[in-house]
Amino acid sequence: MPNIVFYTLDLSPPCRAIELTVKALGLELERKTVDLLGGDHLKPEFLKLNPQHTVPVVDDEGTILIESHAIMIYLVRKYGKDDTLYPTNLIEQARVNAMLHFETGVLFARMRFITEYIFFKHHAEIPEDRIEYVQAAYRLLEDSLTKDFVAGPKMTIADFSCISTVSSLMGFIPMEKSTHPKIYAWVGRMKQSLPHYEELNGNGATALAKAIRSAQDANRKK
Ligand SMILES: N[C@@H](CCC(=O)N[C@@H](CS)C(=O)NCC(=O)O)C(=O)O
Repeated sequence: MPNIVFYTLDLSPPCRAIELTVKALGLELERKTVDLLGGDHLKPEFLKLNPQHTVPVVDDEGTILIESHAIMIYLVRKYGKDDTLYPTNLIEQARVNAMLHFETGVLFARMRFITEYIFFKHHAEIPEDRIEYVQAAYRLLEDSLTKDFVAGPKMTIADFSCISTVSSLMGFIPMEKSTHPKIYAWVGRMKQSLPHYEELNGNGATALAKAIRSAQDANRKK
């Protein structure tokens, strides 16, 4: 078993996407918690690992890797027994890549504005237009879900990436079930397919929503 050190925080969706990938690959990790709210990521020792001061970071026996999507691809390529989670077929891979970029550029970007706004800029209320941006992202995902999983008929790392952020967002920006049946069905399918779903992703998503609500309450009193 390789010695993989994982710099992580359970509140962080991209870290949970790594957890889902690692479990699917049957790997083990040595976890080191990076307390983002306490500023651990801005300390010189962490900046040496990742000048962009983000989690997740992986140290695979001396090779330092940053950025969840890059890390997931690396882990599947290096340790996967087959290519199901990240297909080598060009067309299938392009479909997975499209949804990985959708997660980064749309889902996560729209969530990150809100988490920064509440946690680091200390606002109490989420601006209405930012809520609408998230709801528009829900619509894009709903309309993209034409198969059982986000990039086609099989579960891939694109599902791990997207569910880590969508499940987090759903905890604080409600998603109407009647108008998003495909997303609810997909989330249900993911939970059913992944016996460790709650432990690896669901609990962290719930904790993030709770932390946002607590920060909003604290910011209201300021
Ligand atoms: N696209 C990156 C996003 C990483 C990211 O922004 N992580 C957040 C936590 S969810 C972070 O570390 N923020 C601290 C900062 O940006 O200073 C990935 O998928 O790894």
